[in-house]
Amino acid sequence: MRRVLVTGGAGFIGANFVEHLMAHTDLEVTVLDALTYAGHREAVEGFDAARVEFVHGDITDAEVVDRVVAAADAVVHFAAESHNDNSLHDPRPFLDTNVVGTYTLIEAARRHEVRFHHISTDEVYGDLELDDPERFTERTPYNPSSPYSSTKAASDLLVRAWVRSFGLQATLSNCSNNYGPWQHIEKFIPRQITNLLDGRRPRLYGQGQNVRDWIHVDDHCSAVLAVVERGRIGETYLIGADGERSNRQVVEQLLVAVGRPADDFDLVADRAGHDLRYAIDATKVRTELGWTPRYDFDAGLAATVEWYRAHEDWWRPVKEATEARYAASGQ
Ligand code: NAD
Ligand code: TDX
Repeated sequence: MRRVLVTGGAGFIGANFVEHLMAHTDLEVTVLDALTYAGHREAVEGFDAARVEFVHGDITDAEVVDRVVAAADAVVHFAAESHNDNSLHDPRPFLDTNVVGTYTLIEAARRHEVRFHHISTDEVYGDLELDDPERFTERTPYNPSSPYSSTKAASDLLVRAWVRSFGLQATLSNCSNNYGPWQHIEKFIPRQITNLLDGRRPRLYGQGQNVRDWIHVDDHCSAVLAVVERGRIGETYLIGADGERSNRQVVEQLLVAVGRPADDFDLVADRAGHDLRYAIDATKVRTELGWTPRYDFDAGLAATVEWYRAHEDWWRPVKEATEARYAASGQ
């Protein structure tokens, strides 16, 4: 394996994955990204130009997809519409990118017999009760709740079908909630960090009791690389770092970190269909591939606050408009 095609490489996790490949492998990378509102050219600038090529294109465009897949030894497919709240307002782009885009990529990977890794989410499994002792495993039945998660579930099923019907050389991974550098400020943790840096109050949906299973983005990236290098074809690997926290706990921790009272937040309108709890049992990726996460949540969160403090010129231009969209929904 010499050249990897990273779709969505200008987005949050994709950009961190490109950085991870630069630091930990000798691989060459082609990034294919449409630079939607969530894509940032600057996130993949500054790398060795001999190793990173950027192609501005859409994964639903069969012509450009065929060309870049043919030139790659492996595809790692991150590109997606990724925000649940957006999917509640306008589901159509989620169908186009997540379903038709994935279909377009796996058809090209099949034609050119290129190794394919599909990035997905724990949200395909629906949600858990707060006191459920079970966590999601690779055997949990699919039960997605939102337009976003149902399109991700659809894309997973397409990849699995292409493995079985056409012998596509594919693996899949479903990860829990990521945090870290380059995450769009529409998402929970960077929204609250930038609210605090702005002197605004954090905003919790509902009562703030919903639980997410947080993992630092670089730990997600190291797990994906392990699956790409050593995963068994046709297999799914769940990725998580035992990071369960309620949203309220996370907000209280952020408030204390910046020296504000722990109850200095607002409770706002809940998300429609809001999943209560996600939790990953990552035994398979840990035991079969020997992967372990490196980040402790408290240290990772503190470093993330500092990253947003240092990158105000990156997020500042979109803060007002992001908050105005939330305000229109009472959030
Ligand atoms: P993101 O929204 O930050 O980035 C998505 C990237 O894909 C952007 O650069 C965007 O420009 C690009 N893109 C969107 N539509 C495209 C299209 N039609 N053609 C080409 N490029 C397109 O997303 P993210 O949070 O980095 O998520 C990456 C992947 O990881 C997604 O597949 C998501 O479902 C999955 N995932 C995310 C999380 C999380 O916590 N963020 C957790 C588990 C899985
Ligand atoms: O302002 C907020 N207040 C709030 O309480 C926002 C933006 C969110 N929330 C809540 C909703 C969720 O319970 O915080 C939690 C996390 O919200 P998001 O950041 O929107 O993430 P989530 O919906 O859990 O989905 C994320 O993890 C799985 C990613 O966006 C997905 O791409 C990934 O698949």
